[in-house]
Amino acid sequence: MGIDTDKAIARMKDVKISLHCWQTDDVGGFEKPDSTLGGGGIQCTGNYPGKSRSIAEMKTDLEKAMSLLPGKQRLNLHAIYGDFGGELVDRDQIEIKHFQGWIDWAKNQGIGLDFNASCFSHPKSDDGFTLSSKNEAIRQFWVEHVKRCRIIAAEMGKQLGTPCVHNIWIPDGSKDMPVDRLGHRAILKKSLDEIFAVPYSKEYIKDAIECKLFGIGSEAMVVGSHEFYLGYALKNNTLLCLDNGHFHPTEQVADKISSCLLYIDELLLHVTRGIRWDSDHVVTFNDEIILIAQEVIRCNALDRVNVGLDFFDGSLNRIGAYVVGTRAAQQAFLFALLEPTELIKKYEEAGKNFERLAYLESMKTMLFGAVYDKYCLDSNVPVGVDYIAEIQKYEEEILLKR
Ligand code: RNT
Ligand code: ZN
Repeated sequence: MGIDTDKAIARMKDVKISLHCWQTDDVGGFEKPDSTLGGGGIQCTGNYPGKSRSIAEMKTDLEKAMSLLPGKQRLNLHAIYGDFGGELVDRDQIEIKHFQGWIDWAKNQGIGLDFNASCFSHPKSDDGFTLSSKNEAIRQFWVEHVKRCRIIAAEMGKQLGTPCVHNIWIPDGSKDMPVDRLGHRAILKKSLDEIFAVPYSKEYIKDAIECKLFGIGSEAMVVGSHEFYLGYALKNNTLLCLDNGHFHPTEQVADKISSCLLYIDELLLHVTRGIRWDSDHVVTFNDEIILIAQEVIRCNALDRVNVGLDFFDGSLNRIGAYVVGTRAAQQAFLFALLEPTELIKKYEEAGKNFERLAYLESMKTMLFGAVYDKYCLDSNVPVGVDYIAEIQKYEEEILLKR
């Protein structure tokens, strides 16, 4: 079919997946008092032993995960993961100094950082509204938090020489039918305007906003809906974050990519796997993720699409979860890079739809696994199932001793 597998492997250097730090500790964070997930429209279930309890443990876990992955990754931090030195530092007080240790570590690892404001797991998010709150003191508290997060993100990008994607996701919404949807959305718009009023160089920070259809406790309305953020991103020139767990289960996020890319400079993808709802299961090499990767590659948009993982499962070895999930996402991109797109397009344009289907089907049974194995081999990381034993060893020696 004229596919150069070495070239496809070489192109994988442009697929930099941002590892979400929150799979190591079930979105707990290192604040005092403990900011265990709650009141935020997201859930983590499972109680597998070995969750990371400190920045040091988290770094060890991430280093282990990255040592089992081909290529280079990035790290995606949430604001609750700062180094607060055992002190109570509220969200409207966080500073660069709380993240300098992470920046130094990332520099050492030769990787970039991404960042997220944490507008959940906090007494001031308990009633379900943060940036769209009608309580002005609460709204201002969260505006201040996100403003500080952007300062920190820009500094991360500056020090590391690679722009930091700063993503805003808020849980705001309502369990039952509100009568003032417009009111909350107007407040969210106002808060975002205040947050983005401070300009930073795109070389340091890329601002993204993430929509959602519904969450636990926000079934009847999510303030930051798809239409809300799509409109905001278009008008204000921000990135749009598409999380494939955040739409109706039969809706294809892949199909949104080409449309968005016609109007928006860059996208952020939150790659996850929903089962019946936004359950944030470990990513697997499934049809949904393959179609997403194919769309990015077919649009020739690797340089305009930032890829981050977003799953959290506490019911299995968490390092294993990283490796399986990241490899699955990588596999989707490599699979897409191996497609004879131009050839298939010719059949498509000639109205030869049987031939198109036959090529797409035959791709699935080709020796794709061998190409991914070669990518692992070239990168000097375990091939095939060999990483399982490494993770079992790590579990025995490190995780079970926590
Ligand atoms: C929640 C969003 C959001 C979070 C992380 C922790 O539904 O997907 O991205 O999962 O920020
Ligand atoms: Zn997400």
